[in-house]
Amino acid sequence: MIDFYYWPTPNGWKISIMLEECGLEYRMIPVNIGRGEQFRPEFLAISPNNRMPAIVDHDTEGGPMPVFESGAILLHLAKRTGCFMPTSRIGRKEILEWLFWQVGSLGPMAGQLSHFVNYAPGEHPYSLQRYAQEYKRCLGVLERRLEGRAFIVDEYSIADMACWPWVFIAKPLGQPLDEFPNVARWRRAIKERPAVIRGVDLGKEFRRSAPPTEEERQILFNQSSRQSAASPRG
Ligand SMILES: N[C@@H](CCC(=O)N[C@@H](CS)C(=O)NCC(=O)O)C(=O)O
Repeated sequence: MIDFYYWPTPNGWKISIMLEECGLEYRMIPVNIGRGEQFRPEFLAISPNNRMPAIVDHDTEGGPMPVFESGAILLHLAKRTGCFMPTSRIGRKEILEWLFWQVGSLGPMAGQLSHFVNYAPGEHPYSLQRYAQEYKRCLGVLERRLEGRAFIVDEYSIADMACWPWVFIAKPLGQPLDEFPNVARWRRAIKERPAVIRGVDLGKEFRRSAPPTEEERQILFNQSSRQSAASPRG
């Protein structure tokens, strides 16, 4: 059994998709990040960066194993199941390259863009433009990689699962993908997978479309280096 600490966002979907693809047994534990549940001491013990997703894998040798950071969780699950990870030396190296690219480039750029599009619309034109440009640059990198390939590395893999959620939301981020036909084709193909549909639907009842309240803004965007000492809410 896996305890899956989750909230329905692109970073959370990476793991809900992988769990569904592998058919692993899991228990979803919602972490309402708008209410500050990511600061609860019991969650920080698992995920010291106060971010979801995180898991506790109860079926590992030596007792329950907590894992935080989506890239590390994907690698852990791929290793544990032997699924969605190539076996060749080159394939494994390429998975690491694209996984690190996702968590170091595509994810942070898209995440910051999402902040300025969704949470501070119209407030910071320079920042919005900066992250929109970087997000677009990343889409260009992916476009070239997907030229003549169905997936990022060999077969469908954890590299695709890591990148896809941030491309799934390209349109609301202001990028309709017209300039990126390979990315659009890849996005469409993955979107149709039954496990992906189930992964994205997980916790959809928690999704919100309204702009954040002042309290949510304070919790999400006013964090300090001593945040873990803040009193958890909810
Ligand atoms: N590098 C992390 C990023 C995770 C992340 O940013 N999660 C966000 C939601 S998408 C979160 O938990 N935010 C809570 C907060 O900002 O306090 C990963 O890949 O797991």
